[in-house]
Amino acid sequence: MQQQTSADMNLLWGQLILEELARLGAKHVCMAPGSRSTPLTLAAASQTKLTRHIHFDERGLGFMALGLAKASNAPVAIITTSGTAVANLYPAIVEAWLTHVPLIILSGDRPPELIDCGANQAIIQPAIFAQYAKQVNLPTPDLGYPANALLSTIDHAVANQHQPVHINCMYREPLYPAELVTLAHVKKTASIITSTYLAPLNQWFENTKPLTRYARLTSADLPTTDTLMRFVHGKGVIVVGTLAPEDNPQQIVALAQKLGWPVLVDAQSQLRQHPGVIGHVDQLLLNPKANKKLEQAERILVFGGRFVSKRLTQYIAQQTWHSYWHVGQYGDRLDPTHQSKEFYQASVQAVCQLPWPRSSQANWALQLLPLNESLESLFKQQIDNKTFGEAQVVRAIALAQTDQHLLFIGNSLPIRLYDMYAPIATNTPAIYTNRGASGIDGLIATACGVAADKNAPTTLVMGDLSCLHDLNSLALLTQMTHPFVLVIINNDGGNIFNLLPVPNEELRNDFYRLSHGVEFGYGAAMFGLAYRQADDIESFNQAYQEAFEFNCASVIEINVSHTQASDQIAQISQWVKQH
Ligand code: TPP
Repeated sequence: MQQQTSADMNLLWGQLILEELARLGAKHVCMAPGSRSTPLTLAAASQTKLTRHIHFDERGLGFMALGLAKASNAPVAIITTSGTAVANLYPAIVEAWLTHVPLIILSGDRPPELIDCGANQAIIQPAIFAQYAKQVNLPTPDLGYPANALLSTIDHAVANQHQPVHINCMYREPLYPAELVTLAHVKKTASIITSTYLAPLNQWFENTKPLTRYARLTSADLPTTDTLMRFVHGKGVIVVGTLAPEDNPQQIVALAQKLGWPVLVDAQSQLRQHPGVIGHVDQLLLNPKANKKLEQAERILVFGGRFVSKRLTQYIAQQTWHSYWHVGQYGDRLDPTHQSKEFYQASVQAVCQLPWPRSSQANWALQLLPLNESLESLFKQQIDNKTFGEAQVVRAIALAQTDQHLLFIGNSLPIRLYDMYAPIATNTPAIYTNRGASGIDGLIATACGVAADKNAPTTLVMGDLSCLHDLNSLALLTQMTHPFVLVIINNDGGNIFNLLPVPNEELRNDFYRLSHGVEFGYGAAMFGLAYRQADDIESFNQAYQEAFEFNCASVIEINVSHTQASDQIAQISQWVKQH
């Protein structure tokens, strides 16, 4: 039984891949015989949208695919088995790369445990085409890897590609299902695969579009007034993820006012402190009243991605969206939840300048603003007016900024505290982060780079482990010719791990937090940097203000207990949930 499920899963993945390629415009599939590619071969045999072409020689098959793609002006799929079969496609792939022809190579491969151990017909297939093809490596089909993730991987691999794409498909035996059924039939059969696994694809099955449609917003391809009208016809939210100061994200607030929809923002949106947006969305999502409202949203317009808030990501994942538009400058895939959507590769400006009509449901969520403001009052009481702590310092820093200032926010707790509790303010700084890979390395050096280019007063706020990681970059601080304030929040280790379910305190300290007992005064002195310690918010504010009076870098260290931030986060969450 288990065995057969594996063959069915293999086939299902093959069918999903080919169906999606057809929806992306492919008209032909070229196939050479072999056993390891059986899930793909049988998928090709059981579908009706792609014309099949069969040949025993992969070299010739590759060139034939090249001709089909040139003539049809669309991607062409090629299915081969593992081993030298794949290598035989090389000459055609090189030609396709040089002439911008989108060949989609689907190579059957053995699972990882059969690679490089003498198993038959197993070679190293990933990256075999070097720069001549974009590479995608799929895992073996598995119920743990969502079907919508598989589809969005195909969409993204093929999107805007006028070049070959190599999708390496590993399959574990058994490869041959008991019977050959179509994808439509699989959908109808009540098995574990269909009922739970395919449920997120209900919408996808109902229509003929790929899960994610990528478009470049060029003048030839602008959404029509009708399309915009349809999109805004309902209750919608605008969500703003990471944007650069140069994107001028203020335009989005003006757009939102025009539409009458609320704007939910991330720490890196440049809008987090803006009074006209829902900055406290991470915390509001804990609140029953706000949730009840937000659950009514059925349309979503997202700018950028990489949200700090897990709750915001989960909210987007759990809602059923009637329409989902995503705008990104570079066309990269910024949706770990793999929702069905239209993706527009465009600048913020290009989208904001479209002739947007007012929504038929304008102002449907006006109540969110007072709720956002009531959280601000709560943070004043529970953070600003309470004992000295991490969130208090982060809020004090944020409040002291003007729009001439640069604020670089370190990873781990600092960026999360800013995301959760940054104050509402009229003046907001330009925000910089390193959240591509969210490393705790190189933060001082990166902030020095930003400051050296902008030549503006800069603050870097970071944790103690992050600071130790990049300590030798204090040398770069000595080169600053304008105010640069390094605020080290020293909670004696990596306290983000207090928020994670490590089994016990001993393990937490010895393997995660790494309490070290180090203070940074001698480090600053070693590089000749002015250094102050602050034990309460008044002395912090004073030291911080004074630091801006000098055209050089200085260090302020605050020392807090290792449970202060995590205890406070838990307390505030409880309060927000109950009100
Ligand atoms: N190594 C790198 C280069 N980057 C990482 N993100 C990690 C490890 C994993 N990591 C994430 S947060 C963290 C670690 C080790 C602890 C950071 O501690 P600290 O800078 O003191 O900040 P705190 O958690 O106390 O706010």
